[in-house]
Amino acid sequence: MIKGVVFDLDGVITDTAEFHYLAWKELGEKIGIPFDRAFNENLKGISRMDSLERILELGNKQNDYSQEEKEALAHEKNEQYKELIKQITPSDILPGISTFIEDCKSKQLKLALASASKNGPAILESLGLKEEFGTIVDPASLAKGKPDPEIFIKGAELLGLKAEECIGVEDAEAGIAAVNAAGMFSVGVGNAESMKAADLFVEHTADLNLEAILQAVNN
Ligand code: B16
Ligand code: MG
Repeated sequence: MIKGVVFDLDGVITDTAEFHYLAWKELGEKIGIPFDRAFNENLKGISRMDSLERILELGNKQNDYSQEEKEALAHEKNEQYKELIKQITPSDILPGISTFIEDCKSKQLKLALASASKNGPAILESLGLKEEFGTIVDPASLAKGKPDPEIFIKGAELLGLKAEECIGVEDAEAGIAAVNAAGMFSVGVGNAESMKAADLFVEHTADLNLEAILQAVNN
């Protein structure tokens, strides 16, 4: 029986991908590695340091910086990102998500956040959703990022539930792989191709329907 829902943040609850893109792009240009939105798709759901590594690899500059310098670059990007996310308000909650959360609550489902973002708690606060979540997994406490299932397993654990008692909602391929490997029912948001590994997928957050998901779990 489903007793909890573990949510990804970026691309599911709100769309911070554009802010991540703008902040990385500014840093990339500064260090001579320009890139476009298509490349930015590779950074979705990936941790801050792993994102930086992918950008440096794109410019063939992964060996040009010491670990300390890489951390300074990631810090610089994050300062710019934090400036950009100051504009987030409850109006930035993606369509259908407030209703979906209310439906979960009325069925007494517990909610957890499993975001790779260290800015997750601040973003939930700005969206006015922090109180709805029973727990927020601290990504700094994890050994491995998505597609490793650790973040989803921990989310269920912190809710006091077994993974198979939870649904995981994700928009990234790496995220769906993590939910599946955790042993949860995976719900994808995105197109058929990128969500092909999900147990069930919808194209847009507005199409998320708790009744339909619970029926699919039981089939
Ligand atoms: P931060 P999610 C992820 O969020 C983003 O998709 C990814 O682009 C970002 O690099 C990562 O969080 C880390 O974010 O730099 O704020 O710690 O999709 O897992 O909610
Ligand atoms: Mg995401």
